[in-house]
Amino acid sequence: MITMIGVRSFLFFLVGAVFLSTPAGAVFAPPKPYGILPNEGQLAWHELEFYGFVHFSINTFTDREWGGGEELPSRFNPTDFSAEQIVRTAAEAGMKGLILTCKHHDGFCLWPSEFTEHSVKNSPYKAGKGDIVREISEACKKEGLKFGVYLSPWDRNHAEYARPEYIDYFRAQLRELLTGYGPVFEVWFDGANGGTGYYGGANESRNIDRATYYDWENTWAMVRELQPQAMLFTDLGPDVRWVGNEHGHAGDPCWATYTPHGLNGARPVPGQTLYKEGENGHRDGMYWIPAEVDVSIRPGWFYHASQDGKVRSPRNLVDLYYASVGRGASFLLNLPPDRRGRIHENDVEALRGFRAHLDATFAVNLAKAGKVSASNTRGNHVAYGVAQLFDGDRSTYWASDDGVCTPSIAVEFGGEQAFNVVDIRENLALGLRVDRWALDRWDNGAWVEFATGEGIGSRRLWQGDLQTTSKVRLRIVEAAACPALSEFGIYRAPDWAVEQVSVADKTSGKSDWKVLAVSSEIKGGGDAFRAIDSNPKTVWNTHPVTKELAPPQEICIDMGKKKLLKGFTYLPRQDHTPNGIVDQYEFYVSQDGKMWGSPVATGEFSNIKSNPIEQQILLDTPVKTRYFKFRALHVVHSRHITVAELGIVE
Ligand code: FUL
Repeated sequence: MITMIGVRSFLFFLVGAVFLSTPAGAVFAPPKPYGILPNEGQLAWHELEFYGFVHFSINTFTDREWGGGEELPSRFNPTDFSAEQIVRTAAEAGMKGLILTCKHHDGFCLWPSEFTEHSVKNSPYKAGKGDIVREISEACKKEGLKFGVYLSPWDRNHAEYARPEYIDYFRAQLRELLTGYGPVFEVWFDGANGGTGYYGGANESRNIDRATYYDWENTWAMVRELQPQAMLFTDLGPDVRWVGNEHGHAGDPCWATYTPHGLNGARPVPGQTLYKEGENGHRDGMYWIPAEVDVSIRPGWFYHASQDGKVRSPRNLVDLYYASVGRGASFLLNLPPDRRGRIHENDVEALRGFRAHLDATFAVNLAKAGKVSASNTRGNHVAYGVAQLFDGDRSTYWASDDGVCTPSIAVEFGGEQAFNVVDIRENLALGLRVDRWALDRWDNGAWVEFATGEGIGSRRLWQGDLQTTSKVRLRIVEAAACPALSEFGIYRAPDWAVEQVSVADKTSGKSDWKVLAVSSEIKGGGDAFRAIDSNPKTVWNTHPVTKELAPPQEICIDMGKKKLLKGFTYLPRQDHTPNGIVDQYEFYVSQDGKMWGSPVATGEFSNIKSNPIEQQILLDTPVKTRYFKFRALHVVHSRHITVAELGIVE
């Protein structure tokens, strides 16, 4: 599955061909590579570090996260689309590429595909003559960004989905994208697959055998043939793996090596791995499949005006950067264009703050100006000396002699210096060599440890309390082979202005609310009030074991007085546990709390398993009522249902 084509010759070129001689004439071979190594494409991909996702489709106009496939193409109608504005925003934020949702789960194509009518060609955009894929890919070229393609395997529009014919259709579309729009740096295959959909009017649930249906090997081979440099992304690689969450962080450590494991011991296939293992990867895993951290700048992946006030702050974005790039993964940040077809002003502002902070942080490498020494240098040769740590060249490195696995380097500032960020990089072409490291500062005549960590890899950023000292030491505590470090940096991140936290009394408006009835809950627990206690940490939990108490389950609320209800909200549990999270619901209102009639809303909470954020459902027509009922029809995992909080939209 994992192709290592060209690895050998490439590595020979990088490390094997150069033998360096000491001044005395002895020859010093470079260190032998350790363990599993990245291929040429992966080495280039590691340098990108930060790039963007663009989720744009009919969902932008229907206010949904997952379209059902039944939407008419006429709904796609950006009023002021600007590929330049989108791409420039990304470039100014420091992104090196953009991956566009050319087709999301609803099957709508942002390019005029020859193989379906469900595309921009039947939309009002440019009177059906537009091609969003072309515009974005060309704007990327102009701005010097790489262009990537997201093509959802799950297609809720296509009549043949789940049948063999669909695979031909999927590949034909992929071929269009890989042959018509220039070089592609990454192809993103989403793991979300199968279930209910429109499917050409059938309106049914279609499940697929994930192990065999997509025949990934042949699709990947097609990508290799058409765009050999493109990285293939799925939750298990083969080139780049999903980090296993949509919260914006890699595990600590996050090894680039990884052994995919299937669910319940099954053969691992995309969409069915043990997601949790993606966070850390595996030390000495079987393959080089580094992690990519995908996360949105807003709660949802698509634009929703209701989330204009919920854009991540610059500070939060910087935290995500440290938790992804700073752990050797890549940071794939989603910027959803709004209904105009532009990145909203709030998002642009947040990105500016984020970029300004990082630029200020990494402007001056304090270590470079210091006096740097090493406890050991390979062959005492200048080619492996500490100067290589500061030349900005990833292919040169400081290394120790074979067998010297715990060397250290020290930096003397020549006076007291304050810093709060340290940046370390391994030479990836020589493998993941370092297991553990520590940082010491010189304090009253002795070394004092202030940080430790596991793994270095592509890049390791330590960020913490301000350290003020005249000397710093990086100690390699454990390594599988003599370390080979490419770069080393010490920086001072600017302080953040203290954020003004509003202390205004945030009454939730639920003080008059009561639970009228519940269909079930843990016996004796009586905890249904937790669904309306305004505390996102407490959860109403129905009985997890007894079969009769599995979904459907319902909870009826008396709000104390009549309100004009525009919609309702459901907050799933926030403790990173999928058990009992509702993904299909019905919502009722009543004038007397007894007669409920038919539901005023029914549907799915899309993508709630991977992204368990508050769900907001708007009713077709606002209704005046004192009572409402939330009925859970289905959960993503386990048999019971859980509710962290229910609320209303007035
Ligand atoms: C998920 C999808 O279901 C979401 O809608 C989004 O596209 C995200 C990046 O991947 O699996």
